[in-house]
Amino acid sequence: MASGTEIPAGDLAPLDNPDGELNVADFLILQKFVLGTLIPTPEQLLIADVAPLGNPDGELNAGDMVVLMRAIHGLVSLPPIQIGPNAPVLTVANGTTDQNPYFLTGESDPGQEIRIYLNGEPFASTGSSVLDGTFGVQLILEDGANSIYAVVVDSGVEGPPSDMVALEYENNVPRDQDGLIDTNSVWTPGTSNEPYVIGAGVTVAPDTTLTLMPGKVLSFGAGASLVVEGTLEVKGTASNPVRFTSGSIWPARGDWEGINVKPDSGGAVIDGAIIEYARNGISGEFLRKSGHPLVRKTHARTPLATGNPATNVAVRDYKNRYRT
Ligand SMILES: [Ca+2]
Ligand SMILES: [Ca+2]
Repeated sequence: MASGTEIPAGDLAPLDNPDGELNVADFLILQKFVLGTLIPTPEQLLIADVAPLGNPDGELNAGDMVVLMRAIHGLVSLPPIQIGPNAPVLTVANGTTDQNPYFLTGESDPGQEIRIYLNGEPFASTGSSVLDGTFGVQLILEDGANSIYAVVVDSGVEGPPSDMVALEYENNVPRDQDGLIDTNSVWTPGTSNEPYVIGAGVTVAPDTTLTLMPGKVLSFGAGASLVVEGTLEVKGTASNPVRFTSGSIWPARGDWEGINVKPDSGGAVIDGAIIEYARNGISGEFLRKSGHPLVRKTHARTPLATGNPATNVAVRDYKNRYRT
C-alpha cells in the first residue's frame, strides 16, 4: 500500500549516489548548495533542508549547516525524509486509434495503485496494487479527442500525474451488425452518426461486454433481438439517449423482439435509453438475480418487460410512454 520511500535526512554524498551515512562529505555538498556553487535538485533540497530541526523551512542556509554538523557528530538525530511516489508512465504515444475499448498500458513503481483519468474524469483504478510494475486498463473512448493521464493513489491521496496522452478515436465499426459479438465492443455515434442496423439480431457472447454510448441509434429489422449472454452497458443520458428502434419505415409496436438478458449473463445496466416498437422492451430474469435497479431514466414506448415488472424488473426513473 505504501508507495513512498523513506530516506535519511542530510545524506547528500556521494553526489547522486548517497551512501546512507552522514559524514563530512555530506556537509561539503550542503555547503556548496548554501554558497550557490552547486544547485540542488528538488529531491536534494528536501534531503538537505534539516533546519529548523523537525520543522524545515524549504531554504538552505547556515542554520542547515549547523544542524547537519551536529547530526554528523551524533549530537542530534534527524527524522527521515518521506519521498513521495514517482509518477506513473503511460506506455502509449499521442495518436489516432480505432480500438474501442482501448487497452491502455503503463508502468509504475511496484506496489502502487493507479487511477486513470479520461477526459478530466476518474475512469478506472487498478484497484489492488500494481504487482510487477506494469498495469493495463480497458478505456471506453469517446468519438474524437480523448485526453488520458494516470496518477498514483496512496490511501486515497493522489500522487504526481503522468504525462497527458492525447488519443483521437476514429470509429470504423461496421454499421451493419448481425450475429455474435464475442470481443468487448463500444459503439459510439461516430462522426457520421449513422444508426447501427441490426438485421436478424445480435448476441453478446458470455464474458463479453457491449457498451453503447450516448446519442446512438440501433435500428432493428423485423423480429430481430438483442440477446445478452455477456454484459450490456447502455450509457445514455436524458439529453442524449441511446435509442432502440424499429428499422421499418412505418414503425409499429412489435416490429422487433426486444432486449433479452439471459439468466447466466453478466447482466445489463441500461441508462438513458429510449426503447420503442419492440414486442417486449426488455425480457429476462437478470434483475431477479442481482437485485439491483438496472434500468434507469429510460423511456419505453413499448411494454418494458415480460412478466410482472414489479418482481421481474427493478426500475428507477422509468416512464412508460407506450400508448396503444
Ligand atoms: Ca552520505
Ligand atoms: Ca533550512
